[in-house]
Amino acid sequence: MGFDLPRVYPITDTRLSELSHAEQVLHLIRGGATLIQIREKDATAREFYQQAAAALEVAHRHKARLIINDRVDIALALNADGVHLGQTDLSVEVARRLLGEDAIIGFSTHDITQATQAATLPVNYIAFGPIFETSTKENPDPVAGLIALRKVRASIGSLPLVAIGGINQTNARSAFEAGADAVAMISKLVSQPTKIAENMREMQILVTP
Ligand code: TZP
Ligand code: MG
Repeated sequence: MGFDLPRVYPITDTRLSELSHAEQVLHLIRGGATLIQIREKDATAREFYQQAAAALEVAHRHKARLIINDRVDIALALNADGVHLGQTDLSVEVARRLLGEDAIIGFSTHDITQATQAATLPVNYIAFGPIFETSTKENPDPVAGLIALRKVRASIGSLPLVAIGGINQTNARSAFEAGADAVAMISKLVSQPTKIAENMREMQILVTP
């Protein structure tokens, strides 16, 4: 279940940005993104389907891959590149059965037990966090920190590991040093609508070894 993860993994957010998912995706691609997740916590399924269809069209036109947060049904309906699941979403096994072997399936974990358990599932990557304080997620799990991230790295073998939660230009390096393969970022990339491409480009340069 190998998967080539880019070092910066942006996630769109229509609460933080006045731009649509498709517009955010376009700016992120202009800044160099090749894998983008769209995350929507307000829209109805019907609305999110339409927004995701538009975002997928933009992504594929530019040869970028698009992952749908939470919604296996929408990923399946649109033939998106994959889905990102949380602990209370449809299970990884069910998502894999529905989406097939080629889909990218990511799974959020918030402590070492969850991460170790996730490593036994048919996932392409594990996300772990929040690493730092975040105000983007409603009711976030407790801050897990870099020491826990390092322990997760040691306990999941070579499975791709994404650090998430409060990642910024200054602390991203420490997440890589603790063993992350990628950093997922929302607010520091998309909350300034006119600076999305610039922020993305700056992050890419900062984290390129
Ligand atoms: N899961 C854990 S923290 C988080 C999610 C979705 C939010 C990350 O957003 P930000 O703005 O990069 O802290
Ligand atoms: Mg979720």
